[in-house]
Amino acid sequence: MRGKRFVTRAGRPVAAVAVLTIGLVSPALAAPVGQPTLRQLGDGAGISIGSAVRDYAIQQDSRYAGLLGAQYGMATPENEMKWATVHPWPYVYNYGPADDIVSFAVAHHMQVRGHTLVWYQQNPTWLTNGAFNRSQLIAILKSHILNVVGHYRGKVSQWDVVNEAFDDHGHLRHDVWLDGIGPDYIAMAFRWAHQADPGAKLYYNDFGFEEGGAKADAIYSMVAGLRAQGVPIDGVGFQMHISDPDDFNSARLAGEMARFNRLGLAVAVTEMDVWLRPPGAGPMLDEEAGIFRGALADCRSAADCHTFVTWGFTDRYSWVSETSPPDGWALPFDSNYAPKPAVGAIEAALR
Ligand code: 9MR
Repeated sequence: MRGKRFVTRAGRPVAAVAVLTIGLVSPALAAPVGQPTLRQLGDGAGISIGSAVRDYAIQQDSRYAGLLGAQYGMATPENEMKWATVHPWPYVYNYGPADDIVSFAVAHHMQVRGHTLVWYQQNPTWLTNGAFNRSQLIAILKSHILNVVGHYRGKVSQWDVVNEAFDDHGHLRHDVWLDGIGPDYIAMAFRWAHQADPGAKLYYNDFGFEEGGAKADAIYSMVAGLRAQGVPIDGVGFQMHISDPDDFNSARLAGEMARFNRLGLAVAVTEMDVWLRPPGAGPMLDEEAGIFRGALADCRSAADCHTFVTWGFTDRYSWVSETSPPDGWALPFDSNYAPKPAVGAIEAALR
């Protein structure tokens, strides 16, 4: 997507660093005494409530770390486990930034969603420009997956094994994997991930199919085929980047979740955000809250949906405002860590 130019070689978005010192108001670091946290409400409802997480924000912003550790039960490294960061050179693995997040999660008894092993973006140039032949690429992919999943064996409860393999028309994207290996790269990736950590739940993750259509049908056929071949896939992740609030349709989302569940696969909401236009205030915040509530209610009603992750939790650090201004205000807490109406809506959906 559009964020690539904002990322340094270390995979750290530079746009957000400048705002770290803004804001002096004390945040609501946890729920008021006597009130349950989002995480506790989620536990009661059987749903892990999670957020995408940035290592530099945990390290540099104590308000960020405090709210995250108090309110959330699951963490997805936003960029730190992607190839460009974790495997920057052919024989070099750079686990430091992702290890920081996993350590934070372990210390706060949070689960970790690993993101992601195979994608068409955020790949190092040694890989994309390497002119490798098919057997070389298969060996490279296998060794990457065994190495990364093995490194986090027992610590990552769910992996996004393959991310965004389809375009908006439901065709497999031409990238280093499809062009170099062929469509079998998907089954291979799931098998190696399972080999490296048989206890982790393995997901296919994508955006823009929550309302059905050609892309949803293509994903459905693909995962049904994987199941039929005995490939170890456990679930399908609905990213849920809602770039236009008018587009959200709860009934259609419920229908899509149900048909994937009928295949025997779990579903999860993995990257939700709801984009607002300026001024991002007033009734717009209530509409946003209603969309978070609707999606979470659909997850709760589904036969097998136990994971609900937003793509960040504070508007202070969000790819939406960084890469698609003037859109923004996409997350449950505002840029000063005060809860927006979305927080109450998430609580209501979990009660
Ligand atoms: O939020 C991520 C942003 O910081 C990166 O610059 C961007 C690189 O393309 O990736 C963003 O996360 C994406 C995720 O990994 C996959 N689904 C879409 C997310 C938003 O682009």
